[in-house]
Amino acid sequence: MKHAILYISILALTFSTACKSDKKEEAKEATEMTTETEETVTTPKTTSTEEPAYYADKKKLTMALEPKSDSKVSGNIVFTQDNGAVTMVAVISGLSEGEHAIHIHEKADCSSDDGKSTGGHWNPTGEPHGKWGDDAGYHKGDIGNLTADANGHATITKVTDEWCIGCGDDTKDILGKAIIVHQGVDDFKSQPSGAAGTRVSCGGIIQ
Ligand SMILES: [Cu+2]
Repeated sequence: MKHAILYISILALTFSTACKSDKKEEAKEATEMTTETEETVTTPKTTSTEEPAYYADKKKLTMALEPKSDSKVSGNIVFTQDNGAVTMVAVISGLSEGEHAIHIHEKADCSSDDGKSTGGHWNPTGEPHGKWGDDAGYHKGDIGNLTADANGHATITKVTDEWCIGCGDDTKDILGKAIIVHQGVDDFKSQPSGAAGTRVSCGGIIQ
């Protein structure tokens, strides 16, 4: 009888060991599977961060601003595109001292005396008007304000990868739009255009 109990005990021990070793195998397989899954997930990430084709296109566009609404505000703007980023450098004169709003408006049509032929703000993504980069939203044309010195001179530089020059992406392409300088200050709150007042200078973004 004693022998029988011992035998059963050994048998039970053997089974339990075998069982444990099976579990280890299962765990190992599970780990291997997890590793494979992780690899599969990371692969499409690499594909989606590929640069758009236009990133290789270097571009340069120079445009002039003409006085509007009986102002004397004129200027020159140079846009350059390099490695997917657009740099805007604007040099403006004839302003009253202080802050003035500058925006991109919808159409490169400066034919009217008040500059209103350019339409409203360029807002291809349908967001509220605001300060550039604001989480609450902003127009792609919401450049902001510039500051004129006592001589009426102002310069502003902006670099962004949210614009392009002629890439054909409607949410980014500034070609065919207009630059408008306002007499007033953009408050970044009033809808739809920041309550910046009269349009004192206008230029089409065209080649
Ligand atoms: Cu405006």
